[in-house]
Amino acid sequence: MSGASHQAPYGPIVTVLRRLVRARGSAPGAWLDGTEATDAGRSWARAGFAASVILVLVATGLVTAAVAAAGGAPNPLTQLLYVPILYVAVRHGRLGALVMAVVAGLAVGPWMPSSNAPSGHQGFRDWGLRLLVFVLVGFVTAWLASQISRPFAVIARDAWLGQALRAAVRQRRIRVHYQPFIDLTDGRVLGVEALCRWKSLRGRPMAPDVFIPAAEHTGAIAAVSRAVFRQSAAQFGEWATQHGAGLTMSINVSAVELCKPAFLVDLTRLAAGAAESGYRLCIEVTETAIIARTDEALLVLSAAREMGVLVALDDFGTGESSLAYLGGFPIDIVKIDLSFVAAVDVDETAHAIVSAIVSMASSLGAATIAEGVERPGQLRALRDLGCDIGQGYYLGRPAAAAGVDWTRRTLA
Ligand code: G
Ligand code: MN
Repeated sequence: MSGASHQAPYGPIVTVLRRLVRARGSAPGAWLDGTEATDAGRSWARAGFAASVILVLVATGLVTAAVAAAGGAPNPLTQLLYVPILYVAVRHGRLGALVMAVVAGLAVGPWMPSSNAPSGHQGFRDWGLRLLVFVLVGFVTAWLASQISRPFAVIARDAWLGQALRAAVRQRRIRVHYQPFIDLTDGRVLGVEALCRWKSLRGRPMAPDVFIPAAEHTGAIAAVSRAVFRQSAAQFGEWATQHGAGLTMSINVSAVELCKPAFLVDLTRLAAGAAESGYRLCIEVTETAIIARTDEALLVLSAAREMGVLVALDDFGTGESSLAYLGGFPIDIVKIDLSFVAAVDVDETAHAIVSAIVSMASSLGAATIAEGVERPGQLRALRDLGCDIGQGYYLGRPAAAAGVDWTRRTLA
């Protein structure tokens, strides 16, 4: 039996799925918009759903091929029942798989026509066997799904995002937005942080907190980071001549990239560019990146300091390390995670945590940047606590290069 005849029944389903997916947007791959920043949660599930449907279709094709290879004559209608079984097994585990397999088994009762039974109808034995196979396939799939730490749907979605990101880098669709950080003593713009932005083909912004992890998991992060570094360096060259020397350009370094030799090469080049144009370079790393590979991280961060590059600890407070431990690393700036800053003016605990971070950072000789300042109340509390620098929507949203406000802020 030729492979093509087994594939045939899935052709129409794939077509219908494509239509369904397209119905949500005109461009192919538009369902990826599901990761849109404004409605991340719901759309995330949508993208995950589409990804798992595709995954299930692939798995079903494999099962059909296996049946054919074992000499069976797959009845297209019966084989179709693997779609819901595998799907439910992946999404809902063993119990779901069992229920679905039994329902599917009952649906293909002994009255189901069969091409290899002389009477044209399958016997009870065939039917019982099929029921058993349904249950087994469901169980095995559920087990496989549970063995993988990240859900299948997320893995499939990330693989897709990774490919789309590489294409976006090639087509120069990765953009950099810049968010200023402000001296909390006098309101001056000290510099900007370069933030990676990616719009789908339809022009909708994708959420960085979804696509950056996807890029890290798939290795696309190397190309994405390089694109961001190149653009920011060119932009800062221009700004340095316009606004004079002394500005700081802060770039985010992925934990995945930090300890790679290629990053050290990039860093050297960036540091040379900064020295030549007269601006300060700052790399933002997370505590997780440092702890994951302590020895190498220490080498890279020390090299950065040698080159006159500042080191900022990004999203501080979200990891499991203490500043006392991190004090052994050359850290110039501690960025207080916005989850603490969010309630610094209204919640005693948040206030106490920020206070502790500020005093520990200063005893280690590091400056503090508060992330996610959105209200004047937070600004007042942070200044009272002695936090040095502020960043957030209230002080300036991330914007394309032309939209950055360089004027001194008035701090009430
Ligand atoms: O991990 P890192 O701190 O580098 O990420 C910064 C992210 O936080 C950016 O994507 C930026 O858009 C976002 N951001 C910047 N300012 C604010 C703010 O005031 N509030 C919130 N909720 N997010 C912000
Ligand atoms: Mn950052």
